[in-house]
Amino acid sequence: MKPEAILSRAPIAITQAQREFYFENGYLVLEKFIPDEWLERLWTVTNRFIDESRSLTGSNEKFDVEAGHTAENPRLRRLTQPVEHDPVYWEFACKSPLTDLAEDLLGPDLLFHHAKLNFKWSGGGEEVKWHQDIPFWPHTNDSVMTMGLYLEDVYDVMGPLGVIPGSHRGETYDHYNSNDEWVGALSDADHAKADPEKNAVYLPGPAGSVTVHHCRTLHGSRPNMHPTRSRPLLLNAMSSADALPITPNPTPSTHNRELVRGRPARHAHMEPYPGRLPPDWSGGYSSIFALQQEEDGANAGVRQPKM
Ligand SMILES: O=C(O)CCC(=O)C(=O)O
Repeated sequence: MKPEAILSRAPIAITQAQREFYFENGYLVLEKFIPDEWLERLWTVTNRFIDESRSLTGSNEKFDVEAGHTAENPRLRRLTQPVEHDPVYWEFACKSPLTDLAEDLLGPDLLFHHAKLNFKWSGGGEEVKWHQDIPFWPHTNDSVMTMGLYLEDVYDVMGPLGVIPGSHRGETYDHYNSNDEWVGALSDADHAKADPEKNAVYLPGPAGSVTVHHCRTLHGSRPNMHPTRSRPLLLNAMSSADALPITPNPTPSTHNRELVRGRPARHAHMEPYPGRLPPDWSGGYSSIFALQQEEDGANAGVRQPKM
C-alpha cells in the first residue's frame, strides 16, 4: 500500500505526525508504548525459553547461542520464530497495541512475515552489522517493516538498535562478500559510503519501548557492553497484504504470510525491486549472526547463486 493511502486513514495508535516522521525518515521509536501487563506475560514465557536453552551445547533451529554458552552461564543470541514456540508471542503479534501500530503504518490489511527475539547478552553480546532487511526477503513493494520491542531498559552501552535516517529512500545494497557468498551485511566500501559512524541515530529506551524500521532502512547495533544485563529485542516483521514476498522466507513458520488483520489482497501492488536477489533459502538459513561473522558452516545449507 502506498504511504499516501495509508496516511489518508485516521490513525488508531500513534499520531499523524509520528506516521509522517516514519515515512520521511524510515524509522520511529515509541517510548514505553507496550503496557507492563504485556511485558510481564512476555517475560514469563521468555524466561522459560532461557532455561530450556541451558541444556544446549550449540545452536539449533530454535536457539542461536554464542560459543561460550553453558548451563550455568547461558549466552543466547536469538530465539528463532518465537511465534512458533508459544502462543503468547503470536497473540502479541496479532492482538496487541503492536498490531494497531502496524495498521497505522501499513494499512488495515496486514500479513505476518516472521518474528525473532534477539538477546544480545551482557558482557559483549554480539554486534549486528549494518544491513537492510529487504535484500534478505524482497517483496513486490516496500510496504514492509519490522517492529522491535525492548523487554528490558536499554541504555547506549547495551547496543540499542541504530538506524540511518532517510536511507530507505536511497540505494538498495548488495549483501554478498567478494567471493559472491551471502553475508547479510554491507561491504567495507558500502559501509564507508553509508558512514554509520557519522550518520547513525541510536534508539535506546526503557522497557516497553518500540522501534520501527522500514524494510530499506540501513540499521545495525553495537555489542552489549553492560556487565550484567542483556538487551532482549523482540522483532516482528509484517507487510501490507498487497506486498507479496518474491523469494522464499529465510526463517519460515506456520504463520508465514498469515493474515494478521483485515482482508486478503485481491491484487499484488507491484513496484520494481532494484536490489540483488538473495540466495535460495529453501535449502536452509543459519542466522544473521553466524552469517555476518562468517562462522564455519554458517553458509552450509545456503544455495549460493551459481555465476
Ligand atoms: O538485534 C538488533 O540489534 C538488530 C537485529 C536485526 O537487524 C536483524 O536481526 O535483522
